[in-house]
Amino acid sequence: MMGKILLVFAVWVLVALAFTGPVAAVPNERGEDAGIGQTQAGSLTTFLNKTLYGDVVVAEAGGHTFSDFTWNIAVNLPDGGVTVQDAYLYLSFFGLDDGERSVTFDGNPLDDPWDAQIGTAGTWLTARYDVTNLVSGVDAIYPVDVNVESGSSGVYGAALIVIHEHPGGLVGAPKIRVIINDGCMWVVGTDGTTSFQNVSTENVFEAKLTTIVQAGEGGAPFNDDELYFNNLWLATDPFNGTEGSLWDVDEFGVTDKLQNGTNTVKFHSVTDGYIVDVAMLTYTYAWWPAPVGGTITPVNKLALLVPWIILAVLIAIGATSVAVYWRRR
Ligand SMILES: [Ca+2]
Ligand SMILES: [Ca+2]
Ligand SMILES: [Ca+2]
Repeated sequence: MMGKILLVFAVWVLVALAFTGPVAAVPNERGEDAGIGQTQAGSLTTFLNKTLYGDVVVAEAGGHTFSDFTWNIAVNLPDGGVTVQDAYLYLSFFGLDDGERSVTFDGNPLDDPWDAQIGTAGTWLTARYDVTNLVSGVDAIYPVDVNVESGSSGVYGAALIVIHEHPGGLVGAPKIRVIINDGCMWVVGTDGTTSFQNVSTENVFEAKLTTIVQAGEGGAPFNDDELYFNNLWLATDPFNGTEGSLWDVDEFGVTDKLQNGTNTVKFHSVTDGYIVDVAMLTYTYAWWPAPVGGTITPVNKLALLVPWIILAVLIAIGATSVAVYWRRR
């Protein structure tokens, strides 16, 4: 008798659990039909935060595809070559549950996208690969192959963030701070936000926000996207899928909107529905009366002073000569 009661109770618990578990609507691939207020949220978190004497290059190639595909990413770096500190490849996938894919970068096999994932939202997945050792310090084109191993899955685009020092001896290297927030954040109905911490505006010469977004579209009714920086309007319909089908890599000036402390980006969408893979804040500092060829490295501070020292010496020589001339008269 006791056994029967326990069995009935166990079945009842299982049935109850089946009906009370999370029932999340799965957004369709284009991301516009998930419904207002749908929260396949995901989030972005700070992955990298560094300051260096150098610069950041974002290179990308996009366009939604279900097939075997090769994107050729062209990286343009300063003449003379640079030292690469970090290079990260981002790939945006859909439906990997239904289709396996393999990835190579410049001919080098990379990890399975599942092992490189930094976040999922619904059936979307964002992968990040550290390719620092595979990126040289001179201009180059890097082929990224995304091959179908089985089934059917989508991939939206490839973006490469290269953080590099300036070449030694170059006067004019800006000192730059780079903060990369990344993950897989689904935005529609409910705004998506991400924040950059401990920002100081002191001596900041220029600030930029770079976003990498998949499944963005333009045209009514998908043109209602809005982007805000510290609650100040930045753009309307920036995620219009025009950098390649359903693919957006955009840059926004935020110099006049930067504030001390925490800076927050707000992604808004009512009908489009898109995935944010990366929000990157970069800002450069002015050291010398800017911009005398930008700002400079510590090694080069003296180098930049050299013309002024020469000028001062010439003025001193001139003044002395004039004094000697008048004394001799
Ligand atoms: Ca969309
Ligand atoms: Ca849009
Ligand atoms: Ca765009």
